[in-house]
Amino acid sequence: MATLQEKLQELIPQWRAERSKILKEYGSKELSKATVAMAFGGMRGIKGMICDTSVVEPDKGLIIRGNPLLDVMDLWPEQTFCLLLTGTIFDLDDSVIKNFQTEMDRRSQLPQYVYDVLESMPHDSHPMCMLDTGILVMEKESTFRQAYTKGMQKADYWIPTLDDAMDILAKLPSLAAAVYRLRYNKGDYINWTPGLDWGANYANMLGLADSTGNFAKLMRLYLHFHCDHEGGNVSANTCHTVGSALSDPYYAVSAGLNGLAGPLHGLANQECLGWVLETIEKFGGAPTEEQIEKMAFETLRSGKVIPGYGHAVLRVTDPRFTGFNKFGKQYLADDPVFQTVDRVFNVVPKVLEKFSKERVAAGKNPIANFWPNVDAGSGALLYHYGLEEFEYYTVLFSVSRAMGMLSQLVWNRAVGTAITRPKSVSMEWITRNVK
Ligand code: NMX
Ligand code: MLT
Repeated sequence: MATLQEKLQELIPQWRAERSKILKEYGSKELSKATVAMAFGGMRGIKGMICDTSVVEPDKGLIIRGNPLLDVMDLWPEQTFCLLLTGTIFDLDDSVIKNFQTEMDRRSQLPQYVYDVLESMPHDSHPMCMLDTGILVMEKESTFRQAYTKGMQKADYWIPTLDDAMDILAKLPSLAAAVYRLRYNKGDYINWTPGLDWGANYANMLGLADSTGNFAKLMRLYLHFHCDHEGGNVSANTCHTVGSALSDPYYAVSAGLNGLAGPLHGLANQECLGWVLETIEKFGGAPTEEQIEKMAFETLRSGKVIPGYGHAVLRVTDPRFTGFNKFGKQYLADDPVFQTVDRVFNVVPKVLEKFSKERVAAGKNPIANFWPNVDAGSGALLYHYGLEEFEYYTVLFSVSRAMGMLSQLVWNRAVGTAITRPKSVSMEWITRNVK
């Protein structure tokens, strides 16, 4: 019976050797240029960090360890996490996956103090604030911090990091489900069911009726699709930066998720469904394409963004949107909210293109990408299965994205990435020094 730790034990010497070879061969070569506009523009396009778990190609989208997302659409989240970490797709009956599931069963119980803290928070706290607080308050469980305090070799840092990662992942579905049931007065908490997979367990603990099992299927897909998006996005980058100070994974993941809670990042999924439902309400039913166009222009002209559209890296329809759309067409083709999302997809890219031309004519930046991202369609699917509290949606995103953040953390500790410290300059420095 092999474990994830044993698999990593085999791989890490190879990663370290590769890192040394790359540094020897390419260490002094230029990776990227940085212009002043890039520095003001969120460092977009500056290549300044390494991430092996996944890459995002502008014209292809998410590629997990060499596998384009839609080619591996059917993976369960357990397989996703092991793939992110090791680069191998293990079958569901492989001992690595079985062991991982046993570990999830063993570690899934939340300490009582987490419930106590959640219950003492203001009842109108945002679910993301509750989730992040729940993770942070468990920091005292960190085996990384304990091992570091006792004294440990740098080469071993990844081992307690992996242990903390397993613990956080095992507890996240219970924590996230507890947030849902408490925040929305759904009654008693539902316990983790040993032997049930990670995604179905989370679906079950939310407590929504699922007689067909299709909600559990959606949850597995949802958790798989949101797992990672290379290293530079706000949440991954924040988690990496905090982790690079050797803050333990509880601190790092909680920090990363605080970034995911921003409306330009993961919170866009709650905003998207809100926008779609507002459009339906405004026009008294599923809107026509003309009505959607009118609403989209109104949104843009009032200075707001259209949530779920545009992306910092992607320049095509996000394959995650395509995959969710496929699921919708298979299981809920007649749902009016899903149909509206599909109609929005026919209209909004053309509206953004027109609006971008108006912006340029007015001397502003063009909109770089008119196409839907991951958040544009997922909410309609959740809504169909009765998960109607859309302020909660970013929590689902978080449970999944923790897999990417944690696997990046393990990888960085394994290869010994240094503490993050880019150089900043002042505006005055630019005027004096940039030629
Ligand atoms: N609606 C209106 N304006 C937009 C949109 C949009 N959907 N997308 C980009 N723009 C604007 C953007 O605000 C910026 O304006 P300004 O120069 O006045 O600040 C201009 O177009 C140029 O931005 P881009 O270079 O196209 O995009 P950038 O890389 O800066 O930002 C996003 C990427 C994703 C933040 C941006 O497209 C956006 O705000 N989209 C809506 C929010 C969203 O869906 N976020 C979720 C992203 C995925 N995720 O889950 O993390
Ligand atoms: C995403 O999942 O789309 C992101 O994390 C945002 C990004 O990649 O910039």
